[in-house]
Amino acid sequence: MNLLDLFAIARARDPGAPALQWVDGERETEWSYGELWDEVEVLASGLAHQGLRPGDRVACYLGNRPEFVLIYLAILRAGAVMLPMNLAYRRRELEHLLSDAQPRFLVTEECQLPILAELADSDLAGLKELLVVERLESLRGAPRPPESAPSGDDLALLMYTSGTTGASKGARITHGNVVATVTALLAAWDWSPSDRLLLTLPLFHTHGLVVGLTTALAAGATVRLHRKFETEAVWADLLSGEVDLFFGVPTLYQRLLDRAGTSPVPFDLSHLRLLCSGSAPLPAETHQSIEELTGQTILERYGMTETGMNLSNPYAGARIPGTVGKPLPGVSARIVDAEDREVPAGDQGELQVRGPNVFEGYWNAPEKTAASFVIDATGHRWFRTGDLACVDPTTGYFTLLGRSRELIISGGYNIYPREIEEVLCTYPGIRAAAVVGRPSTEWGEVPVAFIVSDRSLATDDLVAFCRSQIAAFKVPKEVRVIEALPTNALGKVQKHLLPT
Ligand code: MLC
Ligand code: AMP
Repeated sequence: MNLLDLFAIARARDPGAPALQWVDGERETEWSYGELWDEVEVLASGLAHQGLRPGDRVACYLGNRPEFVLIYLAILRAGAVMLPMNLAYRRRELEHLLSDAQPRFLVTEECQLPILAELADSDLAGLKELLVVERLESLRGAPRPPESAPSGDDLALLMYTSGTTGASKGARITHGNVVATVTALLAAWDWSPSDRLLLTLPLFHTHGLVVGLTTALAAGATVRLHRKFETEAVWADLLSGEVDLFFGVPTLYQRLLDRAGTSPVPFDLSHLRLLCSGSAPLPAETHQSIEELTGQTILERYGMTETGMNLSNPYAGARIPGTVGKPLPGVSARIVDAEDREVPAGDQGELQVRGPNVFEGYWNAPEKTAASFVIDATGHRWFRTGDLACVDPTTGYFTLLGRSRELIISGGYNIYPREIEEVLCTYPGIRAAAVVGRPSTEWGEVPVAFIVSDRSLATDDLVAFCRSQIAAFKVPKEVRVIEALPTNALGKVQKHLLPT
């Protein structure tokens, strides 16, 4: 089965049912499943007519907007591969993605053109077309492309995720992988066509794109899409009775709590069907405060770009704060020691997963792919998540305990210290740099940089330099100049000794 089959089933059920509601300030626009798909056919025809072939990559540098949804579906309909790019990425990150993936088309929106103009002198071999969604007339009127029927093994998404090496790697995600996550969630979270999902998460990552948009459209449900998370607008929608489900990263729940503060207005959300959290650890206090404020018990789940969704607290059953529940249908999970041997229940170790949801490997990186999997004695291929976890021997629920790889998660976005350190070390005078995560109530964690410099430097200038190189969310929230980095006898930096 491919993703198009899933959408076709939802569409055939009721073409008049509302698929997408776009909320733009006071204005609202709605597309039924039939209307949405008619537009997708037009755009897919235009893309094919302009030379898009099955298997070609289409990079998207787009914020949430209806055209994101239309272009995503049109790319799949044309048998091509969607490559979403985080809007916070700047030249260094964009160049890496575009030169590695070699997309044929780049789709953007007018307000991003000044940023893309910085790539004018970059060598982007293979890029044939720049499409601006405000000017898609050139795609209209083309003959319908032949029915494309990607197989489950064909790529649907190429999603870049930062590697331990600093440079991000493209996860090759097939139709079958996405179908596996989507069908597991449809069953596990009891989706139905009458559901209305409030979606404010960015569509350029797995949480917004796969868990939110794709699953809702496969359910025949309604997606109520916002450009971005704005606390007031989200509270208004949640309280209005117009939506049934909301998905967020912990920072969003913290913002909802902060806004509710000491307000005397009731924030009762017992009319909602489901609040979900994922992408970063949800503090047990946030879980409890949301329950006290709204009457809703958040369902926390665990996933990754490479694997889609793996573990989930139950829809019906105990949702235990601080845990991520049990494996979703079709997913197997185990905890192993440093030699990849399964440990007894209750012991800590690395979490490994396998199942039809797990990606096939990284783009152009066979060695990194090989290093990310381990084959067990029975020939099963397990993905090393790099997350540390344990299983409760009584309940079978998994708890995440941290990470074996160096990764900072800030507001649901991944930050690899090595990437920031590399950027810092290109600044004149900097001899060494170490970036570590510091706990933050607002973001979960934030990056802090320790640098050793040959000359005196203004940290403001250094921060400005970082901003010109990398996404703003990766820029260290604090820079400290120190005499020397603490190292061990082998010269390895001892980050845990840095005073965060
Ligand atoms: C924005 N800023 C951040 C940040 N987001 N700083 C640290 N961490 C973040 N995540 C900073 C900006 O750099 C800027 O700083 C300032 O905040 C305002 O920027 P903004 O863009 O206006 O911020 P805002 O819209 O408020 O964004 C915050 C947010 C956003 C929480 C809404 O970060 C967000 O949408 N996060 C969700 C990420 C997500 O979807 N992750 C899923 C990955 S998939 P300055 O200094 O320039 O003013 C995955 C798998 C799974 O993990 O399991 O789901
Ligand atoms: P990404 O590479 O952006 O897909 O991020 C995946 C990572 O997010 C995982 O490896 C985890 O470290 C983290 N993550 C996802 N969900 C949760 C969760 N519920 N609790 C803690 N960490 C999570």
